[in-house]
Amino acid sequence: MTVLALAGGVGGAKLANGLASVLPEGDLVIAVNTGDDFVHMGLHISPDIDSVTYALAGMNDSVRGWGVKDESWAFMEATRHLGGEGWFNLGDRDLATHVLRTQLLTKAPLSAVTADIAARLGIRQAIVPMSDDPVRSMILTDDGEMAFQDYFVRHQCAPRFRSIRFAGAETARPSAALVAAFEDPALEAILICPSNPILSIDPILSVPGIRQRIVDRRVPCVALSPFIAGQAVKGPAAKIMTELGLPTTADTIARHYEGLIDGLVIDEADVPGWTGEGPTIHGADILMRNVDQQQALAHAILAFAANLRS
Ligand code: FO1
Repeated sequence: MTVLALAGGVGGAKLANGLASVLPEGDLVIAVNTGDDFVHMGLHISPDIDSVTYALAGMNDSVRGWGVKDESWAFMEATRHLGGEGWFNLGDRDLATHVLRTQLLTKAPLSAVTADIAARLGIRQAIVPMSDDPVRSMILTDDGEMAFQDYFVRHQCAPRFRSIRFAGAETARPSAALVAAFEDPALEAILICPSNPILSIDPILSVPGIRQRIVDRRVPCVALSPFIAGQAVKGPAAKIMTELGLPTTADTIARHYEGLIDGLVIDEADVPGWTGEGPTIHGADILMRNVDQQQALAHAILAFAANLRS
């Protein structure tokens, strides 16, 4: 069977890792947001691809949420000493990935490069970019429009969020591996990871053809709420929803994914407050504190999807 998971950011990497540890390695395709990608110091940085890759390779820094564990920062110290750009931290081990990716991208598209790096790290699941064409999330805030990493890192998500646009999406094509996953006769479920719906999932849905393929799905699509009792587990999802005047509830998630999902997994604490319209819900302990809980939640979401299929 094939399970297709849409992922971005820290929450996406955690569930992807849980799914990778409970599914046979050939059964999981993880489609990753590349709207956060940018060229920095001459290097092509793909943060969400790296979060998923490092998580599946068991080398991610789970405290920081991004980059490599047991990291050293000699490159950044030397960069600052030279008066270089110090706002975006590239650890010494992480740097090796960006240098290799940049080298490989001179000869191959991002899909092939992502698969090559995953294979070098012993990963057998399919990690696929949403597109091999450049799509760049641009954030419109009260302080003007800014590139994603300027908003997220340089300004730490402080400016008031107004809207997001995906530069390049209109001419981007879904990656071949992602199209193949949608068309795979063995496809049994589509999962939307508990990533930021606006910053991490909407870029994937902005690539022409992806949203429509989910609308036309023949299998259940199940999302996992990124909120627990009105708070985001990590990152600016709650702040952004509040700035948009939306309640930070499972209902907001259900509305955001209207027409795309058959099921929504929410925290047990949020089940009593569920309004009852829209997707079928399933209550679970959705805070993934460790790998065991990532696996337990992966089992729960897969069982829920199987239930919806029958
Ligand atoms: N996030 C930060 O808050 N500060 C950083 O200095 C930073 C550096 C960084 C380097 C490589 C990488 O893959 C991710 C990095 N991130 C950093 C996180 C990144 O901005 C986010 O992971 C995604 O873009 C949003 O999920």
